[in-house]
Amino acid sequence: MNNIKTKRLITSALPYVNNIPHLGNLIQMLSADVFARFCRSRGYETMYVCGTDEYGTATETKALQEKKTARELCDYYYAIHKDIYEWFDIAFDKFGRTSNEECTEITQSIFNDLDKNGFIKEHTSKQLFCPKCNMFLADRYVDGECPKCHAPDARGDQCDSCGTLLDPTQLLKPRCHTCGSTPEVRETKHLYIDLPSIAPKLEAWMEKASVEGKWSANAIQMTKAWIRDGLNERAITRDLKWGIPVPKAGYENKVFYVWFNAPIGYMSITKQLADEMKAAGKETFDWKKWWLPSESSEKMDGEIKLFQFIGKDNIPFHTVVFPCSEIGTGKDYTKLYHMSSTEFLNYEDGKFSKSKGVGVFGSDAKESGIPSDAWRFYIYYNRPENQDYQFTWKDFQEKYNKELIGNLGNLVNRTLLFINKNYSGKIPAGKKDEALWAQVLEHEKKATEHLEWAELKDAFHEIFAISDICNKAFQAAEPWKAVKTNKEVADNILYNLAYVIKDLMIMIQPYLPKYSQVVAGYLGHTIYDAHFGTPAKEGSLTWEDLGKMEGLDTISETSVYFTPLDNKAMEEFRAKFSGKQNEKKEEKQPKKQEKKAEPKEEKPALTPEQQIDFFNANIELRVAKITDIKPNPDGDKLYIETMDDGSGTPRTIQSGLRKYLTEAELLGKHVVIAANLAPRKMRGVESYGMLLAGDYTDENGKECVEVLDASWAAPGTKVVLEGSDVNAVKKAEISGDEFFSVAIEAKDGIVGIAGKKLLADGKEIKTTKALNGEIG
Ligand code: B3M
Ligand code: ZN
Repeated sequence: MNNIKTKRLITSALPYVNNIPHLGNLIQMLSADVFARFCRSRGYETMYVCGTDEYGTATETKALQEKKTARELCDYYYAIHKDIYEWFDIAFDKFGRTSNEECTEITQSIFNDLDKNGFIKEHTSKQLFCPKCNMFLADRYVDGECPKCHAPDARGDQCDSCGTLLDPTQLLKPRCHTCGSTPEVRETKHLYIDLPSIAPKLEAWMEKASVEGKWSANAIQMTKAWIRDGLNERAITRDLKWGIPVPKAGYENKVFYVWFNAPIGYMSITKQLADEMKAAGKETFDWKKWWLPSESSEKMDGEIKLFQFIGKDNIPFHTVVFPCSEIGTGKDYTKLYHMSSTEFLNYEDGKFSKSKGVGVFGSDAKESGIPSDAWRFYIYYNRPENQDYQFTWKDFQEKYNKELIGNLGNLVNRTLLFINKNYSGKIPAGKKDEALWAQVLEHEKKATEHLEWAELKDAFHEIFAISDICNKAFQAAEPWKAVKTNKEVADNILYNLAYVIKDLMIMIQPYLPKYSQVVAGYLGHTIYDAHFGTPAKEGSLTWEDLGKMEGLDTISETSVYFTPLDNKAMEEFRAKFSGKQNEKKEEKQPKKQEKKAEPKEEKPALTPEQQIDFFNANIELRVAKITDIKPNPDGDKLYIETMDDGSGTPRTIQSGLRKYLTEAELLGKHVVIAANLAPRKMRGVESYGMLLAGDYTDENGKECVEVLDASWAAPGTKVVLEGSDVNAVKKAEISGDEFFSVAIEAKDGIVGIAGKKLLADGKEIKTTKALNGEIG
């Protein structure tokens, strides 16, 4: 049997608070949830903590945009997050937050220990300062080209394309994230954690821990690469207001870098739970028992194994930076045991994107009318363990109809209905089918082994293999005939299957908590489901009860839980969510600071040369004059513009500019349009093309849009790249994705592609306000 004395401390990456999480973000929490539920049922003392990651630049900027204080913004989004996770049935022991005193206290204490041990260094550094915004730019306030892979849109702290962690001054062609100006370099003081001095200890720990804890391959690879390339000192202070104060003279105007305190959040959320229990007059516990047992007032017998669930983009923070913070204190903090780092979940033919509103968000799932267990099923069945996975509605429908309903649901329904109908609900006595159980137990064993190592998808598939075997056994026994001709055969199969269903519900509970309880209820039982604040019902079934053939008697009236999804419903979902994508693109709502959490594009970006060639061959830009403009009555963001594009036939284009510009500001203007974009319907009106514009933030922090101007050029004038053929024939029609594969950009007010200028009648297209950044 398992060593029950082993404790399981479980964390899932703390989601940034300033957003609504999408399915891609939910994977880690859902994964940790299955694992935690399994551990509890298996008898391990378990603690699963998570919470919102609240400090940092992104929150500060977003608060500014939404005209709230950072605290108000966090309170607002914390409630949204909590609500969504509750809907998904994630049984945290505590879902806390990082912006509380527990986090401040522990972060400062870890910092003080590091400092005392000589692992904190002070350096005067050159930092990017935006003269226009009059402030030092924290790393995520800077965008630019990655010095390693040359992706054009790396952020100051990390390049999403190649994963390299960066210092903002390393960026090529840096831009202020807020206003787009080119920042200047100035001197400032910051504190650094001396990773190179901690490295030997880290390495020794990592060599052992990664083997003992069977880290996933991507985690080992990345960590080794980091250590091999040599660790650098990393700044742990920032020029921000919203963060944890640095307890050191001279740092009154700075706070800790969000990634320094975020993993410490795991500890502080555990403490938050203990503090809350104490405040409520409940029997509480010492948080150190989980995180620093050697200093705990309470002794915990048995080893604590820390399982962490994260996305692959967070690996180095969990295998290098955080363990170094722990090791550097000289104290015996609980360190990572098993790392379960997943790949990305992509959406349809693109990626989930918060900034573009692409994909299924927690709130959408909630409103879809599809039960939470169906969503959970789909995520676990396809959990991106070794490679990225593509969410498609079609795939959702197929897997759900075929496996959840056609396999597991079918076994449950047909067996229980049969007993109800033919045995008046009384499970017949029978003989154990040894051959069947040998197979069942073999798969149960494998599922358990997989679950011990958080191989959730493999374990899930084992469970479905069991129900598949049982469906075949039902089919082979033909109880509908046997019940009349050879009752013993019918009795036996139903007797055995009823017990297998009991086992299946125990095993499926971590994955499908609601469904398993409903079915267990038909059998007169409940499945073990306990966590802090929610004790298990007495007599509920645990992992220990697997394989036991006792305790079943009658079955109550059943009903169908999962109903099939038809093509029509799927088409509606698809249209709804991709409509959102298209409309968002038109709406011009840049929220680049949210890019961090987005999965990568699965298609490699075009090189600058390829972009120029692609543009010349495919994309047709033209000057057009806005001759009429009116709001779309069915959309609060869209204008319907009638344009003279030189062809003699008026052209209709819709754009999401109502929030930004008045009708009078647009009417009569000569603008630049993408003329051969495939038409698409938005809010009931067909749009033939797109009007090009750039975005910027004004002095008051307001998001603004500037439409490209070509007032000197007649309607119909082609807009081409310098040095290319004005009369070139372009592709008749291009898709939105094709259009967006080329980055049209403003650089210091000059609009072009990959450094080549766009011209209308030989004259440069210029911007006066959206000086730097994407044009689309
Ligand atoms: N909030 C990053 C992210 O959501 C970060 C994780 C913190 S885990 C300590 O991708
Ligand atoms: Zn600026």
